[in-house]
Amino acid sequence: MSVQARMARPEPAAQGSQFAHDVLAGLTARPKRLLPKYFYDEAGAQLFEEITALAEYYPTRCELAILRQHAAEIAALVPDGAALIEFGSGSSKKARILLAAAKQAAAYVPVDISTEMLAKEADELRRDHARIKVLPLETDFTKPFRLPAEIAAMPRTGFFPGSTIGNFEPHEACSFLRHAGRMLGKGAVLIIGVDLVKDSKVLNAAYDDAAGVTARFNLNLLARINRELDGTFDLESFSHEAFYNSERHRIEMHLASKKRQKVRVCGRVIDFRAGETIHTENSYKYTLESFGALARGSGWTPAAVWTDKKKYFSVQALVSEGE
Ligand code: AVI
Repeated sequence: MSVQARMARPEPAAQGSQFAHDVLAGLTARPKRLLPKYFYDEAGAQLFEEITALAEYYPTRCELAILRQHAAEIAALVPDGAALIEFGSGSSKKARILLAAAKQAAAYVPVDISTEMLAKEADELRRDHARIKVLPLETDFTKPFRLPAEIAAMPRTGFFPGSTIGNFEPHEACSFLRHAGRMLGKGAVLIIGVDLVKDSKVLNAAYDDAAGVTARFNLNLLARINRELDGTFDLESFSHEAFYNSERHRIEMHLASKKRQKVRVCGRVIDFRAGETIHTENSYKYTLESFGALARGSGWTPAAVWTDKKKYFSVQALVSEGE
């Protein structure tokens, strides 16, 4: 391949990676599936930002309103000299609301897999909150990890907004809550955003918006496989499907093959039947009772709940029972 051709079509770097392994395992499974954590490459993260601004996508707006309205009350749960640890910090927009109200916090540890976002946000936060030690941690927060040594002697408060917990299967949510409890310590508070069960029309519209942004977000997963794993997906021959499964209390997102076709990924041929889908995401919705039961079964005691007026979304404070 000439230098020019190589530049025009970057060498797929991710072959042999965890991404390649997970994609091939998912596309050869029955039913076919892909892990939602792979939505968030640069293009996917940008599309998710667009989703959060959509009229139909209520979670971000509701959660921001709850955090702003109850900032003082929520911040009062943060002990003096505490480190605030945010799981999946992204743009840290929500943490900024808490940090502005929790003047007693001594450190902020944003944990995320995106290095670029972490570095950029950390610089800005240091400028805006000179009193706080900002200690970004680049890691996959869904797996156990070590906290920075600088906060070893500080009390800890966890922050997990966005209802990302809803993208975990219930057993994964339980193990995440357990490892968060072990890491934060007995008596620590976790402030968590949890999306609530509601009218299925509202839910369906939030995940299948009129402008088609969520469809592009879903299809970007195939575009990412094309870019990074030498994939040959024709995006035009797959369609976005999202619906509320009321028996399992979850939104399901799928990509449906419009026809019988073959696709190559990392040199492997994957067959699709017409109408066959790849299950790309679940977004579980909880009632206050069902989330309380999950928390209690995972080593946490529910201590406070704040919701918006329509009770679409909740921010909850849980206290760790310790091991
Ligand atoms: C990140 N997560 C909480 C979003 C959700 O609502 O489940 C991801 C998303 N998928 C489609 N729209 C938004």
